[in-house]
Amino acid sequence: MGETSGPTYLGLDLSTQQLKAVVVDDELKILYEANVEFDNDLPEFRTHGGVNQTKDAPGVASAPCLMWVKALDMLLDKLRVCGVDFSKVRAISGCAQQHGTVYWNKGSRNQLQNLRPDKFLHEQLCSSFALNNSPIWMDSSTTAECKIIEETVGGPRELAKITGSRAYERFSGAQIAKIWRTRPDVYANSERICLVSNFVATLLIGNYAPIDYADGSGMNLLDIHMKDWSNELLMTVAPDLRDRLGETVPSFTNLAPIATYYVERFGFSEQCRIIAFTGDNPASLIGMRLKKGDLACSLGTSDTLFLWLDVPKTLTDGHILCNPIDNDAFMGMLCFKNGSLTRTRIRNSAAGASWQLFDELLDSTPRGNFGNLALYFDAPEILPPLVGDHRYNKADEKISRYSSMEVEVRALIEGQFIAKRAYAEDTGFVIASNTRIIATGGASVNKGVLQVLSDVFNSPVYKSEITNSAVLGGAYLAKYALQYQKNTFEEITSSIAMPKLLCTPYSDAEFIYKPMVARYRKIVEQLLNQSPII
Ligand code: XUL
Repeated sequence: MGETSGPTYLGLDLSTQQLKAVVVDDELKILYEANVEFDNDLPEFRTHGGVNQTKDAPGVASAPCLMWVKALDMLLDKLRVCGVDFSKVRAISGCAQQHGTVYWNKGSRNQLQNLRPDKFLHEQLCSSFALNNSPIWMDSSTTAECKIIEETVGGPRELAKITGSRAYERFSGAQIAKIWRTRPDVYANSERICLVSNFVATLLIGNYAPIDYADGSGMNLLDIHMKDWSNELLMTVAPDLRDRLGETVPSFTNLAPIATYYVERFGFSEQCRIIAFTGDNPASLIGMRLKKGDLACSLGTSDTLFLWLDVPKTLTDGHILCNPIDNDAFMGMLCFKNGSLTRTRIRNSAAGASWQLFDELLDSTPRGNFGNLALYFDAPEILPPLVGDHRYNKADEKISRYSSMEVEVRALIEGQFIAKRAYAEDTGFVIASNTRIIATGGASVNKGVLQVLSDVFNSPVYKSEITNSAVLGGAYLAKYALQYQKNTFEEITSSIAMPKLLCTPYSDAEFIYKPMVARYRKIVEQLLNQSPII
């Protein structure tokens, strides 16, 4: 925490449970951090984990948008108490949970343009929303709408070709379609529909801010190649939707100066610029400083891969999004549900609940595990849609258990990373001589696990110490947007320490794992033919 005499940048992240802020200096070093936790700091909205869910409405999940509005004033106050000098903030950007939608009442643009600094935002915007509770990404109540959206364009694969993803319940297109079908009054009263990300930018500029390409890719409405709304999909979802969504822009768009409200109330400079906001996942890609050819592997409760893609292939599971810092590139996002919980289960059964013993067992088996290959899914998996344990021996025969604990441990870790490589390749990711793998998340402290990751991908693995990559990505985006015409993203972020190189692959790694990836694909195909979970 500290002082600087130079310019600063503010990053915000409106996530499910909290609104976070980070202030960085011109070298992108963190000076201040603060957050407003919705449940604790705004108990009057009675959310649980920032969300409203009831038993009577299964699958429905929403959050009060006025709570988010109130959180912004509170957060800026907290930062002021921390000692932040807002007059030094040169630009603000940030991100938000993806997919959620905010419905602005008719006449709200006018209210936004005339915010009075002597009153709180929530007092002035209390009647600005056509829908008080915004559907958020945890909502899964739109299966019927998804089906219609996919059928309009000829099926899930066709939809994925256009928008980067097949239809997902949480994606904004299906959510808007549901509002139009079930609450036509709300839809008719909405003069603008925002994502959560451009909703925050809207509050900051005091006018409707555009949706950026990267977060727009989480709607099933944006043609990610043309970077414009698909008219066919707009028409399927609801009438006159283009006007309600507004235009789309690159994520690094310098939108407008900050609204007078913040200049007079908090002492921001009139020159402080608001940059487009984006989704939390694209912002994480920025915060982890992924560059051309890189792959980030987050090892948490679920495992997620973030991939930098130049030429994406069509996927029916997983997501392709526009890249937030390069308009010619894309990013892949692949989520594997069975991450740490499955690793912990096998650790408990094979290594007496000790990570140290787990590591020793992993180290005591050779790469390739004597030809044994297995898939373990405690919860129904997304990639591939299978459940249960599936163990194979060298002869590709299915067996019920392995004879030793070390074989079981290696089979788990190799199987998890072989799956990641297979699906990464399916997105169009090409493993090249300069591929870097950036590992993050809980299990990335485990060196033995990272060595297997390095061997399976035949690439060096680096460890990122960054834990709050989304909000930091927002701050980096603020600086990048002001300088991208003169400097590359790498140059702009060069003052930050590089992730540490932890493992390099053994020379025989490709010889061992390339055929295992092919074997894995065959096994999955067979299993899916037998018992898919759809
Ligand atoms: C991504 C998704 C979540 C939210 C969480 O598709 O639904 O990661 O963005 O904030």
